[in-house]
Amino acid sequence: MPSRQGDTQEEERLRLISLAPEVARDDFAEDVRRGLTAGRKFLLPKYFYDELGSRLFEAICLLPEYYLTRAEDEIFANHAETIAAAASAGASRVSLLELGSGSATKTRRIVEALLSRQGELLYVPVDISPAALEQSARVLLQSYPSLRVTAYAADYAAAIPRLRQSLEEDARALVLFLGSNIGNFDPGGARELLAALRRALRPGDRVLVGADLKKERATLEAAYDDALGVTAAFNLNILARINRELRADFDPRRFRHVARYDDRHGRVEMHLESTRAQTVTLRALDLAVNFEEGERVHTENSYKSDLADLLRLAEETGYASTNTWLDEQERFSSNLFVAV
Ligand code: AVI
Repeated sequence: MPSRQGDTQEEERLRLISLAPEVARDDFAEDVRRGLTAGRKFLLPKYFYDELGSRLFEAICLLPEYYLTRAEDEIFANHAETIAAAASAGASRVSLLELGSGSATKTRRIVEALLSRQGELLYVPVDISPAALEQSARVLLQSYPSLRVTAYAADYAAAIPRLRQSLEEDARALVLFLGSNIGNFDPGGARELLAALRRALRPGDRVLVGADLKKERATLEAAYDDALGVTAAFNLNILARINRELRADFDPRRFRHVARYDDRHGRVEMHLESTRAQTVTLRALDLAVNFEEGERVHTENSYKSDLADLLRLAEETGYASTNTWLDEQERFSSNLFVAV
């Protein structure tokens, strides 16, 4: 049967690598304890992405208010061939890596542009959600018979030092860091991440960074507080995850989603606000946490860029900037950096 033969071939072209899931579980427990016992409570945004959280994020990307995904896709629709040419200049072959690949929908345009130049391609996606990673890898393998995939289920910090092992000797690396994922790091964290990535790369390797640009408050706040409440569900789902994995008794109906643009820091902040005084118990941590009415748990920052600041950051962390592409409305930027 053709489909079974197809399955076998796909299996041979796929390597799935999961980095230390037991460590990840302990990290989650310790990070939640640290966040909920802090003077100003917080939870780390990487924990949004359980299976439901990843699906809710996919839904966010389809929302009319969340312009980021469409703007980046517009850039790729118009410039994928030019991006692939700039990334390949002077190299006989390129391997494609991606940090935070998710469903890898936008990546397809870059995959296709590279495949049309070089005929075959190694793709190395890294994502914290094993389910999203495996599903997107399989869909890509079905679509592109000359693609091979080595997929890492890991957070960036764990995956970056190992990426070097996956780089092919005779191929240049192009690393995609799309969708404004860099915006979820504070400036120090973004600097560390770009520097760590630079250490894993060789001179001449390329990084394509998608960065959302500063703009008026109303547009930014709507993007993070949509009319259908999908972003609210995405934010509240972290409480459901804590209930499930740490045997807690959060009632998500007793918290409300808050998203505000802080123009001093140039970032949209997301919070969960307690709608009443309440105590929540986390049995796996042997911990009871009190919330006052109106008290907030800070769950995410999404920094918005100034192109000049971003290019300076790239230069300070070991890259030269080559090209920047914008969507027609100049809301979003794709920036190609070369490791020097
Ligand atoms: C994944 N990341 C770039 C998204 C962002 O825009 O900061 C996550 C997100 N949070 C709320 N909506 C989308």
